[in-house]
Amino acid sequence: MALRALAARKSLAGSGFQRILGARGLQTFSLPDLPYDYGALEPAISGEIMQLHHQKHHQAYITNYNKDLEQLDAAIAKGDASAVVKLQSAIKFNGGGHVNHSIFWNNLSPVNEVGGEPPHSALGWAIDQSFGSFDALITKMNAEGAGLQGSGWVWLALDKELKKVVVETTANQDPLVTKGASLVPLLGIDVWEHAYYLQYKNVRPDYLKNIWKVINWKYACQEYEKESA
Ligand code: MN3
Repeated sequence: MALRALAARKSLAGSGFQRILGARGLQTFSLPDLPYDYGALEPAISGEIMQLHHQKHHQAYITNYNKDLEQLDAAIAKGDASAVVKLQSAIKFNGGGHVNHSIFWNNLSPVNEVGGEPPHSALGWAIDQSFGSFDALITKMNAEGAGLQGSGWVWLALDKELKKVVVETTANQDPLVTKGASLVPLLGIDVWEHAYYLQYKNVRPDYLKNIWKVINWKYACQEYEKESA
């Protein structure tokens, strides 16, 4: 009977997130489809990397997140406050991994569709205001991404309080909101080794240099316009 709820699969409007209702009526999360083929970002990012990154890495965050949420539900049902607290770091890691990758896939697009053109838009103007130029933004994000110790993300974000675009980094799978409640992600770049190692080995700066060829500026512009309205 409970499995009938699986049919209640639905998409959150425009966000790329999908939710299904699990056996106990809990919301569980499922892997969103990529908006392009695995090989579509070559030569900037190989199809092998994209397939593993999506099917294995992102899926693992989702699988573990769903398990964490099930345990959370059980801990709450038992009134076990200490078990609830104990789950928080796993929820941040696995849930953050799902949130971050769901944004990341939308931040990329096939080179022949978008290319590395700077945005001629309200976002382009905001970038000039904050960083001086589009090239200065790229230099800054590449430097911060290359300099990030261990695993994490480098972000172009809208700070809704300061009403300007900023560059931030987050460690591991911390979602951007952990850096500030007023921050909205426009463009996130995954600098975990799993995002580039098969193709770029240990040379993270080369990965960062090439990823700009497949950035979906249209998506970042749309998010900026929606969030700054
Ligand atoms: Mn990743």
